[in-house]
Amino acid sequence: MNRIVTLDEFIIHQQKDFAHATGELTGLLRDIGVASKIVNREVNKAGLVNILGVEGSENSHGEQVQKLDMYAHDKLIECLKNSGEVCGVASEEEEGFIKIKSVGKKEAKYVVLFDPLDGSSNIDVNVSVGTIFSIFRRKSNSKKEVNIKDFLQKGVEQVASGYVVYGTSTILVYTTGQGVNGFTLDPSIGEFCLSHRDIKIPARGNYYSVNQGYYLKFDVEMRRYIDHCSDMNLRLRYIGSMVSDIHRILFQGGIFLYPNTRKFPKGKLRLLYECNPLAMIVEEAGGKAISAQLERILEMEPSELHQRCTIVIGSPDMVDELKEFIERYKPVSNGVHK
Ligand code: AHM
Ligand code: MG
Repeated sequence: MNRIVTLDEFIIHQQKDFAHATGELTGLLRDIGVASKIVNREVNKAGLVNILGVEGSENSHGEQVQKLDMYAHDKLIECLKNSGEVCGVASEEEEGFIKIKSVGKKEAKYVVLFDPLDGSSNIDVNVSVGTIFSIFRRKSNSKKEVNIKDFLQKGVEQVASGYVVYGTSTILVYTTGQGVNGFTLDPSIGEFCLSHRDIKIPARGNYYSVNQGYYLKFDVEMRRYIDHCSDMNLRLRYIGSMVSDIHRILFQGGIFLYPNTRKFPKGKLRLLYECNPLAMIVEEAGGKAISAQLERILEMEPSELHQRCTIVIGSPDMVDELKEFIERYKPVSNGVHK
């Protein structure tokens, strides 16, 4: 029988493959692992809200009950402060970035951006949610305070990214640019154990994932592609929790779309908290991620922390096919189709 490999062991082992690795990123990834175990415990209790108290009330221990996404936000920050490797964080739950005090004389080199609980509107009905994270090396001098430019970096600059899905089981998937690996939480020992080594996305799949309720609000080229998926008898799956939809596509193949709509002309999802980290994972697994305007997600220049973008992500052949639909059916500026 194969011996179990825990997340900590795996991270340390991977670090040994880099001649100049100093262990800083290792410590940081371990902190994220710890935070997600704490969040997982709380997400699992979400159904007990009537027993434990609703948001804003006091629970039986006299503590204020927090909304789960804010709880996840706080726990991630608390854990990331631990190792002293992080000089700043930015979260989908907070307007600006947060500076983190150095630990002793350590010069923290990394900034972390995260969506603490993606798809949180699903919690009340017991549907999977997730945490998404993105790690960059700071650009500014490590003796000075972190600044906004440290966060507004292109996705190609990410040194690591990953996500955790709190689903039927809890699984953490991450990459440092050396393959994508998945770790399932074994609740009996409280450890993430290597369960999916070197994940590769299938070139095609049988699934497409889009909020088809917005069909009439999409541009014509997107509608044509969605019609094509339906003609091909592809299966529509849309959880409303991007991280869970992408997780399925990563393993089984398929395509996820969140294009511009009339309500969200620039798209709804956030470049820095959702699209960049998931694009790095998917590309690293052999997939593709572009915007509906055909830019590679990882090359997009961010100008603000909460910048939104459109996204088309998943199996490489399917993303290429959608690109052809966009090129073929996108109206030219005078409104006439090419
Ligand atoms: P959130 O980060 O506030 O939870 O919003 C992001 C979520 C994604 O997980 C999901 O794909 C999308 O919003 C669903 O949006 P819609 O209901 O418009 O389809
Ligand atoms: Mg989100």
